[in-house]
Amino acid sequence: MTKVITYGTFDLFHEGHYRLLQRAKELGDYLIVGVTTEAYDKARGKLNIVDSLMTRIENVKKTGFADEILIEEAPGQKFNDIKRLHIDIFTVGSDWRGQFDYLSDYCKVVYLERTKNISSTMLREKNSRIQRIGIIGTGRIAERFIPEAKLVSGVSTQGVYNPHLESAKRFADKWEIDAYADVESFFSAVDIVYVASPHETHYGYIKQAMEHGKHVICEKPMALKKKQAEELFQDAKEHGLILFEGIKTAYCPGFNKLLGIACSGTIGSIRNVEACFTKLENAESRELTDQKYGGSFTELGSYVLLPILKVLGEDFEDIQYDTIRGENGLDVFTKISFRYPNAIATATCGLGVKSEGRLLIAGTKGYIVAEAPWWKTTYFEVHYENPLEVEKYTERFLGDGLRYEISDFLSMINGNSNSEFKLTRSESVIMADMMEQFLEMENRNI
Ligand code: C2G
Repeated sequence: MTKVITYGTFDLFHEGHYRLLQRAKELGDYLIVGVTTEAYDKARGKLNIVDSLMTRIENVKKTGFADEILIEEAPGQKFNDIKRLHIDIFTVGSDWRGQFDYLSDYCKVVYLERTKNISSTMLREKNSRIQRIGIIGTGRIAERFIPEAKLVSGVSTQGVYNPHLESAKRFADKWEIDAYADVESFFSAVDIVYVASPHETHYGYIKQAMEHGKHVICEKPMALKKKQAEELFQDAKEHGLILFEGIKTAYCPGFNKLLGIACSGTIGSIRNVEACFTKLENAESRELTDQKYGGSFTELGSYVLLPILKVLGEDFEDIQYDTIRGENGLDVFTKISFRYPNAIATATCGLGVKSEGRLLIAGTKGYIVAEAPWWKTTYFEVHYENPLEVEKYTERFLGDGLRYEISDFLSMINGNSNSEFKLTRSESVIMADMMEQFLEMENRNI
């Protein structure tokens, strides 16, 4: 008798799960299905699980493919189950390809092809809660988005659009999703859109996506002009759609914990914020060669402006920009100084100058400091006059951190506005305005 085992969360049970179990059963005579506990999913960083363990087990049971169901509670359990239950074949979807090869010392490992399109099926009707994401753009950030989206229950990456079919295909083949070079068929195949194309194309794609009735999550900077940002938010309102700027720091749990402490009076009234983010880029990179839209401020400005606007608000009295340019004239190091009625702040970003990269928030009773990479906050300290009095805080930041913003975007789509405060529309508009002022000052004709 050939014994097969597979594992999964099986949340919002859909066609992909059904087909996986069906083919797993066909691999042998006896199928064991491991269903993950909430605690284990939490530990491995999955977000947004909707169904209870009982419901998920019930849904697996209903397929009739499982001869036995067990509960997966901890890392390392797969190895033990395989030994203990004398398993011949371990199988899982191809979205995990390569990641369970270590089990091949103990049994055969089979990756079954992931179901690309979970919409073309009857199960889709029952699961309208699953949002099919379409990605616009095939660059580095789009690559990082897919594994993160996989860890948010309730979304499924469906396809990618690039006007150059070859690029779309290359990307789609790698991630086992559909490729589109025709924008109309792309929009009709997806429910929500992630815009990860070059900065200057964001406005046009967001506009188009919303005209097609799609909610949009867009990479930062969402817009490079104040009017465009305002218009896009107005369009979203009129169409009843969510438009969401993806500045991942704004949604990361550690950063929100830090803001909570900064704004709770623990360090008194805040008088100074300094935020610095530098990243040395290759001179040939798009960031350092794109004469119109490249440079340190368009690239990293959103991160360093964020804590200042969050902590000190939008009513600054004055802003000064100061910048150092590289040989080709693009800004490689930029400092923005803010003057508020009772506070000052500086945002510093660099692509050609390396600095310490910290976030410092100083108040009348103490200060908070988070070292680089504070934009993926995992640790920060609160200091007071007495240097021995230091409070230390830690928080998890898993993977590339995009899962947090995807999860908040999804809950906003589902009508929960609890995370809207993390990055408000008017904060996004101010950032677009500052990008515009900066590019104007640099005499770039955008
Ligand atoms: N799956 C699929 N096609 C989809 C979605 C999922 O074939 N469109 C497969 C997955 O590859 C997995 C199974 O369905 O084999 C269950 O998927 P999930 O519930 O998302 O569980 P997952 O997080 O993949 O857990 O220990 C758990 C395992 O590592 C897999």
